[in-house]
Amino acid sequence: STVPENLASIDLSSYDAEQSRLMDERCILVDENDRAYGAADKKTCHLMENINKGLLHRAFSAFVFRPSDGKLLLQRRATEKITFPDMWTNTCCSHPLDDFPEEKIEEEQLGVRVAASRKLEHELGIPRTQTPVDQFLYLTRIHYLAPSTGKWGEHEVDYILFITADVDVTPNENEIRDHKYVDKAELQAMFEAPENTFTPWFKLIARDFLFGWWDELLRRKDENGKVVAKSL
Ligand code: DMA
Ligand code: MN
Repeated sequence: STVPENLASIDLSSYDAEQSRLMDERCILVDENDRAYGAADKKTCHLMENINKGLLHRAFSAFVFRPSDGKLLLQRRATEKITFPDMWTNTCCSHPLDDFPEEKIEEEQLGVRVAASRKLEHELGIPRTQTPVDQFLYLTRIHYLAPSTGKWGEHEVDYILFITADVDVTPNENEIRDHKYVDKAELQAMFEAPENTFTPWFKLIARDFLFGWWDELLRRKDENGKVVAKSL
């Protein structure tokens, strides 16, 4: 693949300054088989006009579960977010970046694991030592496209990662406006409450995979009765 010509751009001056700055991060461009062939900034990658030309990038969706009771940590995206603001979603999503060589390593999905640990710290203030890279369980990757509001959207190959970890959360309020732990019934009740909105990828993952994998996770317990995604 090659980068499409005449990609669209947009003026970000009406958006939050910090979120605008983060639009300069460089995402990894991939083809439909997740073969990396280049890089483009986050702004370019998330404009529907470019997505409609086939632009596709690599991403991850991380799900943090509490070992003591197997509850899932959710976040609600900040109002400042340029894409999908104010929506409830899984613990943390983002992109492995072309800016960091270690986030481009494909063996054992190392690059996305490193990116997940980095962004759990950036968005939720979780110390990286609490989410060791080798503790993420890689489940699958999904290719999906979803428009957001305005000119924005997502088109990604998204790696789904689970981790069970006791974490200390110190929210970055420019990234998240709320967070909470839920069990399966509590999440189901949230989905059914009309006042809640959810990101499209979280709804998709919940519909197709999450509850089955969560059941499997709850069956995996160590000798102390704690839920473990990945044993050492
Ligand atoms: C992008 O998430 C990744 C997925 C899987 C949708 P995001 O918008 O939360 O990433 P970032 O905050 O880094 O822009
Ligand atoms: Mn993206």
